[in-house]
Amino acid sequence: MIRKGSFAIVLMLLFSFIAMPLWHVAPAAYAATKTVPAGDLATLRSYLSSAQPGDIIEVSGTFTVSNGTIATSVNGTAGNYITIRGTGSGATFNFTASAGNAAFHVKHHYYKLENLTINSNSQSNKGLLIEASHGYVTNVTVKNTLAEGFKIRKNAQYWLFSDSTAQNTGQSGKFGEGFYVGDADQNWTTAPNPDQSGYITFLRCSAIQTKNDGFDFKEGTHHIKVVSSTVDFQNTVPESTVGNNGLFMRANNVQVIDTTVKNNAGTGQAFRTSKITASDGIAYGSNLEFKGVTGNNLAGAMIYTNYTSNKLFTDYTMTGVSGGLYASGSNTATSSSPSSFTEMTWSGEGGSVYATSVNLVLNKSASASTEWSATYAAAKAVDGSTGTRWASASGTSGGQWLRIDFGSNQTYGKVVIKETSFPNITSFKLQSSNDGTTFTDITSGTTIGASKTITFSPVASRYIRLYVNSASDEANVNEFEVYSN
Ligand SMILES: [Ca+2]
Ligand SMILES: [Ca+2]
Repeated sequence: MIRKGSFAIVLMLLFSFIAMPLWHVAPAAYAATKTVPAGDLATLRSYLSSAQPGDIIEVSGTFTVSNGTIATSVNGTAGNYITIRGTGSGATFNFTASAGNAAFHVKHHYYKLENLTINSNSQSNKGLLIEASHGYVTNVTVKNTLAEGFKIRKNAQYWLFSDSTAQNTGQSGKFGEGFYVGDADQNWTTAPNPDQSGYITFLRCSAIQTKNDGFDFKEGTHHIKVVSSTVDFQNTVPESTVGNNGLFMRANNVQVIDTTVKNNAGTGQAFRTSKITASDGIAYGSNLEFKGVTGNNLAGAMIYTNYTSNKLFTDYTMTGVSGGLYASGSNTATSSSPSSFTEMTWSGEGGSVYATSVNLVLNKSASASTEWSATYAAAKAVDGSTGTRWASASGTSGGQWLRIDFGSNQTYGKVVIKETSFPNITSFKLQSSNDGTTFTDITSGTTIGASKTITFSPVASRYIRLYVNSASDEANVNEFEVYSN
């Protein structure tokens, strides 16, 4: 006999079995941090093939790779990149047998690669091949490739490469740029359409002793920035028939900012631009700008251009450039004042890196309520070194101030104060002024310490002032920095 209560339980269980599929539609998948045992390539490949958006795959040690390319197989999403992160002192991929076209191949969207060394050992043409969009490559070194080090193509867009290095690329002896965007038109993987890779930023990247150009941006590619980067041929002679320049550009909309090309014993130029009509009948190579660029120890010239509308800002530096400013046969670029420069920005990865990294008060005119001595003058708070500081006069505390004159109206939304030596300030205000006399409060705070970052709604003014309401002893500011945002 089934008692009434038991019957109810049976009914409930039955209902559960019927209803279950309704709420167990699909197995839930969760992003996770997955740690690959040091050097365990099989586990890394398994984590890559089963990755979920948002996964962080941690790698460390040396991976000996004797069985081909390491490749992605899953897309991340806009809010959930898939990260491959070297931990500790980073991870090295050491190739010991042929990996064919590429050692490491990112062919899916939304990836972050961090703290990795890809040593091709002449076992692959390319080092890191990227044929997808949206990502960050941070502190990645590619070396000893047969051809290009970093290759970004197939309409790959929105990538920020920072603190990354291409070294000894081009071991085949001819091809082998450090950083290469797109393809020459006869090689477009997107043919008959141009390879429109773009919105790509290289920040603090280095090309070292490349056999071909340090950077090469091909016809059809566009919106590329090279910021605070370096090409160093280390006094070698790069291959001369297919490219021996620091940067070779046939893209549209390129900005080269605060970037140095040095130690080229060959005859290539530091910066070569070439406006050409590609196989699709369209001319590429327009709107290139050079701001704060440096050539140092070059057998060739600083610039070659065949298009006079490209811009050279006058804050360039040449030291030991045998070929002079313009190569033989070159046109001249349009000469422009540095103050008229505006960073090309976009929404997305690397869209704004230069303006936000410029300290607007570095070496600007500073004054203070009092100074301890000339050694501790107001200017020492904006000289870029935490080894020097402004100190107020002996016996002072509250009521002291530090004022900086931007020299012209500036818009800013971030201040960093470094009170490294003597963190005495206990209450302060940031203030703005257009005449240097009448100040308006921006924001306030209490203690500062070794480094305090203060952000606020952007303010435009000619002067900024740190006003010390109270301090336990003299005011000491090692560095005072102001940024756009
Ligand atoms: Ca080249
Ligand atoms: Ca200082």
